[in-house]
Amino acid sequence: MKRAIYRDENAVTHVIEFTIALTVFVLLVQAFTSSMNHRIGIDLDNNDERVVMAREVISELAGSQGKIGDATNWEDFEFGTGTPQLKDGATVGLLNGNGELDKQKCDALAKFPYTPLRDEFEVKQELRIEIQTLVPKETVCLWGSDPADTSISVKSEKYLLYNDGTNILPALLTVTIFESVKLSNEIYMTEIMYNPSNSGAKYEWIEVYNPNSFSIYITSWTIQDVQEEDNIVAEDGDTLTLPGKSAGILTTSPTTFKETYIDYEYVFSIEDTAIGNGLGNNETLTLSAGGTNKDVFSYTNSDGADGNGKTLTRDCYNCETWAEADATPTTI
Ligand SMILES: [Ca+2]
Ligand SMILES: [Ca+2]
Ligand SMILES: [Ca+2]
Repeated sequence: MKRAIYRDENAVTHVIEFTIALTVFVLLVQAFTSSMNHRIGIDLDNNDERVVMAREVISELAGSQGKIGDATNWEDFEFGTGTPQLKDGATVGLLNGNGELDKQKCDALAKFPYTPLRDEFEVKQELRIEIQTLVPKETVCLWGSDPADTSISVKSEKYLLYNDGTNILPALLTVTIFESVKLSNEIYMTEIMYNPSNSGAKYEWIEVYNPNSFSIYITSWTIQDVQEEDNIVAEDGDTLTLPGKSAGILTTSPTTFKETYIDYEYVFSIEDTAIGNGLGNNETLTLSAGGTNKDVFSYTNSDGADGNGKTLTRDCYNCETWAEADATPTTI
């Protein structure tokens, strides 16, 4: 018994030693990285414009807590709704008050659509921002497009501590600037409430999911059934966006949805009083943008969820298969 306790204490000591060693390592590498940046600055030539862009993005991300108006909690604001809005200009700093990378700020990058955040950083090429913890080596934050298919790309890196709300871990912030990209911006239908217990089209809803790492303009998408196509509309001229890795709800009455199901930020309105001409017992639904991006789903009431409080739910966001399941609006 005594021996077991001794071993545990020993293990704790080792973990503490290991963490201290990693932290010292991070600080040393940080010092080294800064001097490297300086040397890159001296060697600069025309073709190194990407290096400059990457360094400037890193400086903004790792330079402060960021700011919108007079507030440093820019992560609490939305891109397309509220006052102020992220689209009105924010300093996108990712640090918390202790100078560590902050999980909530990193996650909030997903509220920016692709082009607006690039513009915010004045980056004229393609951009990717990634935070990887060192032990375990794991991507904990990702925004932007994928440089996999590009031949020319430049990276700027900085070692920092990452605070996930519970743990503080050594991490690597990487900004990649690259030449060209095939940007995917698909979204998907993931759950359908076509025959709610409360009868009436205003209780019907469709859950959609944005699997990308950046937000999409939901108002550039339409939803249609076999009879009618509806726009997704913005009130008061707001630009409505659905953040990356998030679910949204399409319904005719966001107020009714929030009262009946759950109060949620990303509930979007259909232009008239029914999705299509109302979701019937036998439908083909199409979620599309500009004719090229398209997600199609057909069902009949023999698939289930016919007035029993349940929904038709997709097995995964882009799976072929759907089944009756308990309603989980806003979660995938
Ligand atoms: Ca119905
Ligand atoms: Ca309609
Ligand atoms: Ca769901």
